[in-house]
Amino acid sequence: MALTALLSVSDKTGIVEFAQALHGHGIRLLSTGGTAKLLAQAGLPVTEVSEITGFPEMLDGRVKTLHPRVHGGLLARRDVPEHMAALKEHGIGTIDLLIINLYPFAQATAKADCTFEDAIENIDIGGPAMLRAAAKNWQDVGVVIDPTDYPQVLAELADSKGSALTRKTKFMLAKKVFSHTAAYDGMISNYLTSLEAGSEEKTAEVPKREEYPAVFNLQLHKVQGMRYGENPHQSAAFYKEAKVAEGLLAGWTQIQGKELSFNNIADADAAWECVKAFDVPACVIVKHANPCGVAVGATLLEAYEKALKTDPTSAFGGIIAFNRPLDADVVEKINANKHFVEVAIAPVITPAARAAYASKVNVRLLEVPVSRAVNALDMKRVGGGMLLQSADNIDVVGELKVVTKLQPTAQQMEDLKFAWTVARFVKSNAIVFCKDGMTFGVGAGQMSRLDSARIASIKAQAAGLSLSGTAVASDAFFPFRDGLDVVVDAGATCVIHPGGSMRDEEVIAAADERGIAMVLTGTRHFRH
Ligand code: 93A
Repeated sequence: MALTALLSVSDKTGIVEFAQALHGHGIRLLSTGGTAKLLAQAGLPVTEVSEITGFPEMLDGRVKTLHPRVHGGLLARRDVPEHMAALKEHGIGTIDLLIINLYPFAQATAKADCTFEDAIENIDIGGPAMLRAAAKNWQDVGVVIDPTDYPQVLAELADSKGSALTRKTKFMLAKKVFSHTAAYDGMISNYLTSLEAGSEEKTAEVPKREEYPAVFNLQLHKVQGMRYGENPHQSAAFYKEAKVAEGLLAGWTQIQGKELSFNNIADADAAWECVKAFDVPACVIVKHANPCGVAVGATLLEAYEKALKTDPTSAFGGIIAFNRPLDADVVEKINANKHFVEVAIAPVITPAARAAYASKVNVRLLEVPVSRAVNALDMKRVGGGMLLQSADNIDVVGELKVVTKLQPTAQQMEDLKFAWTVARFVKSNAIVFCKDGMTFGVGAGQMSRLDSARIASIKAQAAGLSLSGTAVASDAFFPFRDGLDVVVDAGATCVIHPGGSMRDEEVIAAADERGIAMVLTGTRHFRH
């Protein structure tokens, strides 16, 4: 017997093509007002839900599908004779496929001028009710909430000549539904709780929100469980945002290698975020979430060779990221250096580069398209809750200010800007020595800025690099002149930092006394 599909979508992208394919498999189409109109315009035979319920859509569309003829058709168990007898008695037909997307609550409330009334009207009632009904009855109803599942659904319908989806697919689809409706209700609840008391009384006005970044758009889907977390005794899972706009998980493909571990993903993210910050060919090597080598060059090969020089010891077993297509020349160099990396990431990995890596079966190769969009949110778990902030994706707010008698040369200014960009991706306290588009020493994650400065210069020495004539970036101001003295003693001739300390004058005077150039950014980049 021919199947019946009910289609009811707010975002109508791709729905006509999907419905055409369903029709092609002999599936009967039922639909709600707006969706039905569109399908009819495309010449498809479609029955409006109001025809089968015998009720018009009413109350401004608030009641369209909330009816036993819809919910009976979705919820009846096909294997329970009493259920089927009840349908027959009441003249209710089964609904075997449900294709829905809900009122766009997230998009509506993300708009700056969204009034309270707009928000409330964007709460979908009938859609989630049908979704839950269909997902509860998943063995008998295929329920599609995610348009990326359209191709799989159509392929299975083609295989079965329009008669059925596999049990496995139906279960997968049902699981998606409950995470979707949970996230949808979560958004509504977040939105309402974010309103200041009393703002709902002035319904026509744009409600005042407490000032914190919008979590309303945040929906997470589990990608997979992981073997373990940061350490083997910790359990872990890997989630991704339902709508990934930007970042490591936007369109990534693993080309080869073992399953990515918890630490792999965290470090890959750190490397990727850093390498993306450069417009010219760049290479970033990360170990334990900190860059241990960053460089730019005329080619990726040059960038790689420079980045490796910073700290070859730490680079071993690290994560390496490139912001340009990775070709065989670089991979051959990595191999010739016997430089083992856990993960290599690039926007494109050419067939020749893949071939060059093919024998290193343990290296995980990731292709991730670069995009200019930025991650909006950053979060951190704290005991019993979560801290949420907008991401630190601004390099400098406003102008750079030279505060010393000595002006940096054009070359020094380049080095300072490079160092400053790197410092944003180094855990605080961060001190970064750079020259000629390459890191010379990275001091990360110390409780005192002074120690970070000392460590950066010790590491440069260990790598056989001279710090003479280097540029230094400090992620936050120098509270005293001592940190500045350490970097100048090590060889730095110019320094960039946010400024803003009570003792700025003293620190600037020290810079003048030591004969170096100092630039203030006015922007701080703590990273914890
Ligand atoms: O207003 S509702 O909560 N009441 C309903 O009975 C109902 N049934 C479907 N919203 C309802 N829908 C939603 O309408 C669907 O979830 C879908 O988002 C939208 C499609 O409406 P149309 O086909 O008229 O554009």
